[in-house]
Amino acid sequence: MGQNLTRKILADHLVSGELQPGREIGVRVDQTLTQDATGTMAYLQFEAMGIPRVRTKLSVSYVDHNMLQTGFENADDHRFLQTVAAKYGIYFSRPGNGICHQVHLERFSSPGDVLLGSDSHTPTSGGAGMLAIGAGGLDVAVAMGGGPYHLTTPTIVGVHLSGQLQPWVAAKDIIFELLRRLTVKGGVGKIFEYFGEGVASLSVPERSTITNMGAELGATTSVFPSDERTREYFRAQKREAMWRPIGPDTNPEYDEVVEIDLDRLGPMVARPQSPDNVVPIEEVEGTRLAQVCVGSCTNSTYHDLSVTAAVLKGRKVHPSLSLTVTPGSRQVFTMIARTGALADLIESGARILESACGPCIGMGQTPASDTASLRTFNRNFPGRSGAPNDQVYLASPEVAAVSALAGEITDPRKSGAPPSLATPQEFVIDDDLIIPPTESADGVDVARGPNIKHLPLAQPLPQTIAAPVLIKLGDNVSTDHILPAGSKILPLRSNIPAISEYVFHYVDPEFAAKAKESGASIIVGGSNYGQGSSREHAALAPMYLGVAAVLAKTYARMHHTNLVNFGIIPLVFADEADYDRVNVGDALEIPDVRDAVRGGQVTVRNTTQGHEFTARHNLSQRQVEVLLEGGLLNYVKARAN
Ligand code: MIC
Ligand code: SF4
Repeated sequence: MGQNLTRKILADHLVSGELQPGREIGVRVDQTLTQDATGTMAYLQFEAMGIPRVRTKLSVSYVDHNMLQTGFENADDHRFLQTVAAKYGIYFSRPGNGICHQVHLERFSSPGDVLLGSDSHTPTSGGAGMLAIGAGGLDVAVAMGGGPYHLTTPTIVGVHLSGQLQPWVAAKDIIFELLRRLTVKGGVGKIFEYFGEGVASLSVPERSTITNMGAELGATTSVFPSDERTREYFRAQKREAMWRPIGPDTNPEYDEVVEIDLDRLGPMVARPQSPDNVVPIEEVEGTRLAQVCVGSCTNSTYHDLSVTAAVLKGRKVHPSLSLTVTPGSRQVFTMIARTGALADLIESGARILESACGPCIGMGQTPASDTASLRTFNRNFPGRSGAPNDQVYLASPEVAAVSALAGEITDPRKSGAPPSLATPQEFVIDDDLIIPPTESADGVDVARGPNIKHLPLAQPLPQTIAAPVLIKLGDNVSTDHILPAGSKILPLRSNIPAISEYVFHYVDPEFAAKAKESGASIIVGGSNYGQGSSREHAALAPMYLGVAAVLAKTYARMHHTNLVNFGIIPLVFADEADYDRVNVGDALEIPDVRDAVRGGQVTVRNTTQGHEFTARHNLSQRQVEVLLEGGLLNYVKARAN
């Protein structure tokens, strides 16, 4: 049997370890990306490493998350990022240029290369044949310094696409189908590689919707081959010279295969409050809506906005709801302005937002109390929209557009034939908002406004951990639960003392105060603990509050690594029944943890309840060393000296 594409790229970039599922490998990173909400920390960490210029082929710093300037904080961060980029040899995509993933796909994606980004939706560029992986900011900082990225060798799932999408059925429905079948933890430890005759029917932007939302499966990443459709896209982006064909051998071998017959898919919707709560649209048809939002890195391409505009053309948004439209990039924005689609949207009553994450991350447009919002985004975790009891449904732009006219969730197949839209032969190319790196760092001063605070460092693992359990959580707790986003909290991303006050804000508002009072503390989680975003703040802020260990059933990939990177030991219940025996307030003791951790398991004494149990960890030898030395930054610095 032949090799699959993922193994080819991994083998080509392997610097340590063996490609055996479950084993740790190190891979060389060609490109990095950061966005502002995770980027400030990543660059503070890069600065702390003392390396004069980035050592990647290409590194880009985007500003797209913290775009509302209701105080000086976000603007301070933007200036810091721009000057840091100039100093260290990084491209800087200015605010207004678009969402990092959309712009990266358009202007920088490179088939067969490895991209590491400090954002969980970095896999978007997998739509153009890249192996694009999301990670915490510190991992990205290490990669910018020329270090490898360490990950557990994933199992490779081949997703075999046959047939062709039916009218009104969208790329979004393909990833919904996978989420419906596999759930938000079904992809942990896996890479999804798309193959088969159905692939050619999908354009690169459609493929990128699928690889983007593969993040919601918990997958390491998702990838499509780079074929003639990819070449078409690169040509239209006037980057054909950057294109190269790369794909699996004929008859490729996969660890698992999933079959999807595109002919059989219908429009689907993810109900509140999880992206895997997927149902056929028939089950939610008629749900009254107070808001519809089109945008986010999942669905804000030229195609997505043109479909929306074509459906709305000459008609008005339903009076009971508010429709927002966010172009994913300045390229998309310019294109819809030139074709007239923008005028159709404005005339329909849509509220046009700037090219940014916006409502997807709760930066404005929080829905009204007790109302439902339908969004083309990728996540509907509780509270993410900014309202504590929000009712956010996820769907394709096609469903969003017809529903915006009807005022309720509506099956687009009842609207006659879908608009027929041509794939652009040429996109508008204007990279003037991307500032290339300066030739030298001479004379560049990094602008540090008062919002940029010092980076707290982790401590080496103590000999004994003795601490109370401060919180006990269920399954699939996301980083939005651990450290929420939203317009109030996001501006504090460069200020760990301030943002740490919001740890578990909507779960237990007293958490931060209790943690500070008890000195050291322990978190107990269920399975897939820490799913969702890459934000290392969900480890960094708990570390700052004194959290010494997390005990959970299983972890999401990025959060697991982030905990290690910041010196918090991620333990796993050896016997899941012990989860039920631990309560909030119990005093736990983990004796001789420094020695025990080398052996792969520790003993946990519950001194409140008078029993003890075993906990394991899934750490590589390297990660054990990282913990013993007090986090990745200390570890890297020690070796650089
Ligand atoms: C998200 O979609 O949750 C974010 C905001 O883009 C995060 C990054 C962050 O928290 O800054 C992500 O997906 O990694
Ligand atoms: Fe931005 Fe939303 Fe995409 Fe995250 S998921 S990068 S917040 S648009």
